[in-house]
Amino acid sequence: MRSTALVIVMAGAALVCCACSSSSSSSGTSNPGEDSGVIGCGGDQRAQAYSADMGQMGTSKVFKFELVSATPQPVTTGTEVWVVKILTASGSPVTDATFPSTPSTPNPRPWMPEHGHGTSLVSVTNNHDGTYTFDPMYLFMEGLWETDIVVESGGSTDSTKFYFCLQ
Ligand SMILES: [Cu+2]
Repeated sequence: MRSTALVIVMAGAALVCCACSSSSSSSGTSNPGEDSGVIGCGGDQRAQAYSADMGQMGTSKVFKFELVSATPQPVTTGTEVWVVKILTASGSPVTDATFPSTPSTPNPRPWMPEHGHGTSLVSVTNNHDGTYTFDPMYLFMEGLWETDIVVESGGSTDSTKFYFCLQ
């Protein structure tokens, strides 16, 4: 039984690897073959429902990240423009945030965790009111997209991830 399961896992992994399919299988390594045939990511627990002004605290609880708008909405593939507002924990806009980026670690970074690839570089424009425009957000493929954002301001740093399932 064990070897049969292994073959299924390896077949699933090969499929994801080489065809970059939009399978929602959560990488198959810990979850052998359970849903490797399912297309789409609607059932992925990480996927968030988009609404304007949706917000969340960063992992370090220093800054709040508010997705003021995504145009068009992140429900299908395409090129979006995001406006992201950075706030202190007490709710004041952060107007001098920087988004440290390196060639190996772009920031912001749209990323497909199931496929292990990113997309085109995203430019950040400071609108000087606590909001920052991310353009382009080239989310070209169906599946789960994670967008990693790291912010620095006043010697503090914080980060978050937004997840959207595009179909
Ligand atoms: Cu992909």
